[in-house]
Amino acid sequence: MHIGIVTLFPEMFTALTDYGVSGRACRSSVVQLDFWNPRDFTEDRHRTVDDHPYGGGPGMLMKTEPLVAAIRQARQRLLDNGREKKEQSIEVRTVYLSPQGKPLNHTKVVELSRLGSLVLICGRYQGIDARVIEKEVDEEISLGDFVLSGGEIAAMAVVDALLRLQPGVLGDEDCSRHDSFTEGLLHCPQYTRPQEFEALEVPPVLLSGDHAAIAAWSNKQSLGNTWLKRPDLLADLELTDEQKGLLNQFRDDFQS
Ligand code: 9WO
Repeated sequence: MHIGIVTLFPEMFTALTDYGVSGRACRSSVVQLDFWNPRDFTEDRHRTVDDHPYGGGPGMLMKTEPLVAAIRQARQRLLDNGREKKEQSIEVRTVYLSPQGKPLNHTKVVELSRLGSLVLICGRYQGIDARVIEKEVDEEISLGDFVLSGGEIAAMAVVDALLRLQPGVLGDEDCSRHDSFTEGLLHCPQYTRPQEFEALEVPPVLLSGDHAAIAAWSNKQSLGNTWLKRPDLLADLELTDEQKGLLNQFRDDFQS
């Protein structure tokens, strides 16, 4: 994957590029990140990147011309790169991270992870001119109903989620297929040593070595957890007869 990131604060992305699984993916050829700073596209002596909103009021917006120049350069680099690799059709999706966007979920992460190239726009201040959204942005994405001081942390979250789905990023190729949400369900409870922690025991089935019993228990707990904590997710699923049976068992256990 090749991702262009438009940001006034590229240094923030060391949190993504220098640590852990995402750091390793960035050092390998699984993903290439390019940073485009609107400040580098200013033409005035003060390198101004903010501007006043029409209509007045407190606060500032991102200055339009340097922002748009950075976005277009980001997109051009991805197109040039795709042509170099003689890719047939190059789609560069441009995403703006904002609380006004459509809420992100696993399905959308899978969709984005399959794109070869992506431009992420990180807003600052009170945001960007509506016409820039209209002309330059394909979709607006939100991580949830809250406001940050800029789009960078949201963009890092998106890139991190995309990286995990690229082949070879997680040591065990199958790992991301077992994540929460791959089946539309929450994870089952997980346990490590010690076997007894502050008078709480690890569920005995997990010590039994009976793989079929462990799988049934895990599925039942996943279904039950989802029913308890995120019933909205269950409503979107077609459960198999086996899953319905396990969930009914969980409900019966829960009632007693
Ligand atoms: C700032 C502000 C200050 C005074 C009055 C109103 C205000 N609104 C904003 C604002 O919404 N700033 C945003 C900061 C502009 C776009 C980039 N920023 C951002 C992105 N904050 N939160 C996100 C975000 C992105 C994705 N998911 C959740 C939050």
